[in-house]
Amino acid sequence: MCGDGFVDPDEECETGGTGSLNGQTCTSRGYYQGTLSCASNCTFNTSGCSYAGAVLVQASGSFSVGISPEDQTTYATLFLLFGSKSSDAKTVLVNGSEEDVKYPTSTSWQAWVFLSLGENTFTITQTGGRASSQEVQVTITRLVMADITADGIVDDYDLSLLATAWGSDDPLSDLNEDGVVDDYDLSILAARWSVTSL
Ligand SMILES: [Ca+2]
Ligand SMILES: [Ca+2]
Repeated sequence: MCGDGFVDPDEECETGGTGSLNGQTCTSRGYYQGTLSCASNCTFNTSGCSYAGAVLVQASGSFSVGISPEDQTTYATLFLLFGSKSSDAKTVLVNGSEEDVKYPTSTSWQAWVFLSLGENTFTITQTGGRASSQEVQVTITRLVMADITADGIVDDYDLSLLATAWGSDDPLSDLNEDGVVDDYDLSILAARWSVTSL
């Protein structure tokens, strides 16, 4: 029963008691950010969820590809692509494959992809439905770890950028991704000294 405080199998969430979102968030529902809530009929209310803040590439209508702004240039090998789709679109393909694509909702999709060093271009296609086939391309650059300047080698230029970013949360200088640029990041850079992708 909706409102009894327990998330039953036919409910997405609960309004009763202290309420429950059943462990879900806007992100897990396929959006970039926002605050998920539970409607009075115990289904999710995603009106507070959005793609605002993401780097969003839009084909047309409701089909879009998003990446988080700090991830356009990254050290990560594994990377999350996400976006919206038409509710009647049958499949979303990443580089021609649906293998790693998941659909948190009927209007969203997500896919974890691997990045090679350098530029990675992904072609995302929405097929089926009234919109027929739509295509969007995104490019994400993976850098050699600690190559903050993106010139292919870890050297004193990178050290000077890290020094400039000291104490900040600059994503490219925060090598261990703990939210602050400090001596941990410096030690990672030192250990990577002279490493090159050239
Ligand atoms: Ca460099
Ligand atoms: Ca850090």
